[in-house]
Amino acid sequence: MRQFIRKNIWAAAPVLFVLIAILLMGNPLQAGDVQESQTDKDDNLIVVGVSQVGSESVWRTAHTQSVQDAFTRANGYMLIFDNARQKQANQIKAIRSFISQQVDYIVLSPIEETGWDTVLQEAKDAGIPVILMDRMVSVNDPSLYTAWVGSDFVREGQDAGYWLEDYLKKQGKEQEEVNIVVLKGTKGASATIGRTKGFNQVARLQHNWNILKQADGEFTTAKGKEEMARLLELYDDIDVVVSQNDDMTFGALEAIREAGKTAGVNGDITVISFDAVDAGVELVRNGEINIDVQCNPDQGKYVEQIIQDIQAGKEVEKAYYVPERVYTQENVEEEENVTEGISG
Ligand code: GYE
Repeated sequence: MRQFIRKNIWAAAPVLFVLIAILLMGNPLQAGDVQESQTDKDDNLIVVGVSQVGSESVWRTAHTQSVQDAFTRANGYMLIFDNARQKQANQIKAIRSFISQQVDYIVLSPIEETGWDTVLQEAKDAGIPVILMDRMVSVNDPSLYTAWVGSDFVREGQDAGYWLEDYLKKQGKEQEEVNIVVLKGTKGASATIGRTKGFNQVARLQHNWNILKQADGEFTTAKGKEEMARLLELYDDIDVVVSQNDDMTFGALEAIREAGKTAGVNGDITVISFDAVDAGVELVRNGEINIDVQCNPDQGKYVEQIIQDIQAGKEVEKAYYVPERVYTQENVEEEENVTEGISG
């Protein structure tokens, strides 16, 4: 028996020797080296924490994509992306987590304008610049964010209003009573506030425009359809629907069809939409949507440029507006006519 054990210990000796050597040396070659160069590389990356509103619309998906395309490793970034699923509390939680992870920049697309003072103060105290995109915040101290990139929502609303004024004039309907319903987006969001304000500024000047109702469609197809169906039941004389994004418009068009009415050019109900995502523009082309006011989701590259400027010690503007256009049947076949630049 003793002999047997001795024999087997000697047989196992080379294996044991290698094992002990590995333990003592802590596997010095592979793992250590790879780890180190990885860490070196990460140290050179700019860490950006992005808090996105959610994924409520086609526009939002494109917006998220533009952010993910801009903050790649190849471009020198480590992106920590958080989808807040339509809850401000989730956005606040994400920002706090970015602060504790000591990210270099926080990028925030805020669901609504109010309620940010405390958490943005925490970011400021931690010395982390905050860049806003898409929607705005309403804070007491503007130094709580460094810059904002987004759309001129009031102008978008005005564009819709001026188009309607012109359209009715061309049809000789400037004296006729025009009944309008509005499908509004997420409550308290800059896009909703601005588009409502801009459109109302024009509407107020028209003695024959009658806004029957403004309903909350929350920027989703399901809610847009539900609200439009309700409005069609309430009123049988709707002339115009102003739908503050394409997703709600898709739902509203279904509701109009199901109510036995027609929409768009030569239809019973004139349709005004916002965003101009591809499917929206397609409906302008086939005449179901009369006008689609573009909202440009391609904002990631501009946010990235701002970060590059800050890195280079350059002064940055407080607000940058992305270029946008409107789509109607008359111009839908024209080339993209917006300039590539961004205005500060
Ligand atoms: O119009 C809508 C999205 O804030 C501009 O949010 C954005 C709006 C956009 O859900 O589709």
